[in-house]
Amino acid sequence: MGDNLSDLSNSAIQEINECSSSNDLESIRVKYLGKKGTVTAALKSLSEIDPRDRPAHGKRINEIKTLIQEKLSERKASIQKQEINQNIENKMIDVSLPGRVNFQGHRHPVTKTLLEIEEIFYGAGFVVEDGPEIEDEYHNFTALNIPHNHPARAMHDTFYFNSEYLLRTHTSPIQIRSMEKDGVPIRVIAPGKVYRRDSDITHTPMFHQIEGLVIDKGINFSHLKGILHQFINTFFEENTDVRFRPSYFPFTEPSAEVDILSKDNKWLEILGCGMVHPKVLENLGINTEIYSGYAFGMGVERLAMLKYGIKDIRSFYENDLNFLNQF
Ligand code: 2U9
Repeated sequence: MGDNLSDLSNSAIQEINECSSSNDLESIRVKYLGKKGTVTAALKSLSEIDPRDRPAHGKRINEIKTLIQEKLSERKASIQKQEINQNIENKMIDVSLPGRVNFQGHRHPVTKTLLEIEEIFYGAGFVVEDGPEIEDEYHNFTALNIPHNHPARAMHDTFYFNSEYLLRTHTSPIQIRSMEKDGVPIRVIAPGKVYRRDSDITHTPMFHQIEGLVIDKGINFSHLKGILHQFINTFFEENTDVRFRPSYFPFTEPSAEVDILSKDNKWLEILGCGMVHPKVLENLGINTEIYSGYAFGMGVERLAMLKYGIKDIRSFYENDLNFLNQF
C-alpha cells in the first residue's frame, strides 16, 4: 500500500512538472483529486484496510493530497505567467516594420490638363465662366449663326431631348449667356463637358472643351495670334512651331485651324479659332461698328493626348488604374 501511495504521488508530481498548459493541468487535477480521482478513491478505500493501519494511511493519503494541491497551484501560477508572456510576445508590434501604404488618389489627367489650360488663360486676364450642360437649341446653335437646316447642325451629332432641348455640343453657349448677362467688353474662357454622338479612337460621346472669347474695341486677328502663341508655348513648355491654316466655322469669319509641329516633323491640329462672325454679335444686339472680337476652341482630351503621347482617347474613361497612375 505504502509503495502504491509513493508511486501515485511520484507519478502525479511528474505529470504536473511535465505539463505545459492550463487545460492539461486541470485534467491532471481531475485525474487525481476529482470525485473519481485516484487520491479520492484511495481515501474511500480506507474503510477496507485494517483499522489499526487506518490513521497512518489516512494521514499519508492526506499528505499526498496536500502535496499534489500545492504542486498544482505552483505549476498553475508558472504556466499562467508563461501564457501571459507568450500572449504579449504574440501581440507585440514591431515598430521597425514599414507602415501600411495608403493609396493616394490624384486628379484625373483630363482635369489636370483642363486646370492647367485654365491657369494659363487666367494669367492672361481671362475670367472663367460656367454654364448648363443641358441647353436649348437657340443658345447652342441659332445664336451662333447655325440656323435650322444648316449643315453644321448635322456635323455636331447632337443628343436631343426633344425639339428644343439638347446636350450642349460645345461650350460656346456659355459665352452667349455671359454676353446676355454682362454685355461687352468681355474676356472669358468657357471650360466644360460637351456631348456628341460619336465614339472611336479619337472621339468619345462626352469630352471636354475650353473655348475663349474676347470682344472689345479694335480687336483684330493679330491679338488672336498673340494669345494663342503665348498659350501654346506655355502649355507645351518649349518653343513650338505653329501654323494657322484657313478653315470654316459658322460662328467665326475668317476662321483658322492651328497646327503645331511635332518632334517627328508632322503638323498636328490642336485647336480652331477665328474672328467672331458679325452675325453672332448682331444676334446679341452688339454694335459691330464699335466692337469686334476673336474666339478659339480646343478639345482638352486631344491636348492631353498630344502632350502625353496617348494614342486612344477612350483610355481616359476606362478607369484603368495602371493608366491613370502614370499621371
Ligand atoms: C462665341 C463665338 C465664337 C469658338 C470656336 C472653334 C473655333 C473650334 C473646335 C476645337 C476642337 C471644337 O472640340 S473641338 O472639336 N472648336 O475650332 N471654336 S472658334 O467660337 C466661338 C465661341 C463663342 C460667342
